Amino acid sequence: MIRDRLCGLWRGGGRTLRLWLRLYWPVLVLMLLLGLCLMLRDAGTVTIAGFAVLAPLTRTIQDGPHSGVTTEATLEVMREERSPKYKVVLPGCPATPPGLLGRLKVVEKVSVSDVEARQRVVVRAGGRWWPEECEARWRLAVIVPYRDRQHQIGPFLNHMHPFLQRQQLNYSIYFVEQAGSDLFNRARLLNVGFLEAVKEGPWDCYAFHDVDMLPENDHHLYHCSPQPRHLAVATSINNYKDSAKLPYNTYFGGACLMAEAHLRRVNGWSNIYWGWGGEDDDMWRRIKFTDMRVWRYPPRVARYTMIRHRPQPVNELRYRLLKRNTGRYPRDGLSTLNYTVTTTRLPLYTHLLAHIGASTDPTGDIVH
Ligand code: NGS
Repeated sequence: MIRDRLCGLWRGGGRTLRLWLRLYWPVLVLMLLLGLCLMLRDAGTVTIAGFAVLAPLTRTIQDGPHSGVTTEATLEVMREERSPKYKVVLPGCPATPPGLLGRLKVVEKVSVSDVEARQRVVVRAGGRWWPEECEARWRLAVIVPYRDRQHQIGPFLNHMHPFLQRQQLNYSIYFVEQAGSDLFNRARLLNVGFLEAVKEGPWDCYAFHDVDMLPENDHHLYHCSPQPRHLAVATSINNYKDSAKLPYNTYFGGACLMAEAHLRRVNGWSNIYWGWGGEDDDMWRRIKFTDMRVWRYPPRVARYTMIRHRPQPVNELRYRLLKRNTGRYPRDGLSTLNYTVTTTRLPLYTHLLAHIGASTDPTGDIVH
């Protein structure tokens, strides 16, 4: 009886269904295919132009415009356009990079073109590099203030590129050159370098690094720290004495490392130190005054060769400027810096030619 009923239904309603199927079967087939594609994609396969190809994904794209369409070609584009928007998830790099060498030899004479011949294949234009095999733990902008030290650029790049690469950092090197012939203002150049690098970030931290300071041990990791870190603890110029044990233990010169938050908290470096000396001591005081602490690694790893050079004209006003610097810092630093800059991407570094204004006697402007 039930069979008769069903047959009746099929004969009556069946006509409409058959008609419907005849007209719309392509839509049904398409929907089935689409469902299949979605299932395969979620199961970790690669989809190319809507067709599922059974191949396991080695990398997963989390977001960005390429999400969902994961082809090798897309991955190539993403490697090129790498930014937080186009995130490729790799295994994180190990806390201790595996390829460290320990004690290093410093080569004091090498030309930029020699370094280019070696590093050009691996370093991207503007001095940009990141590890391919793992996700770097830290993104680091290296800011190098300089002028008239062309001969020191080769040794610096020759030493620092492999050093930072062995540490598996995602980094870029910026040289900030002071335009004109006024007294050198290291701190202004550091501010300029920071503000320009920020635009190309994000960076987790910033190494403010003299061109003549070369680390002698790659176990001295340029990883970010929760507090500002003084890097050049034991230098050849001071016979490798621990800065913390020098009578003058507030030494913050040569090279240091700070996060963006650290630098903003102290309003960057002071703009008013023209000539050699004092600007690093000023930064030390800003750090203390804003309740931060300077960290240092032990002198056995935090060792630096300082390449010798002609001394610069000294800033005769530096002690006067230092005397009352703490009350002044909110009105002297990143917030009050005026500059213009010309940017050139060179094979191994980004060159910033900075016009930072003329030196004036700053003591009249000191707000007590
Ligand atoms: C101090 C300077 C610092 C300088 C440090 C180390 O005397 O700027 O020497 O110099 N402070 C003042 O002059 C107030 S170094 O050993 O690198 O030649 O960084």
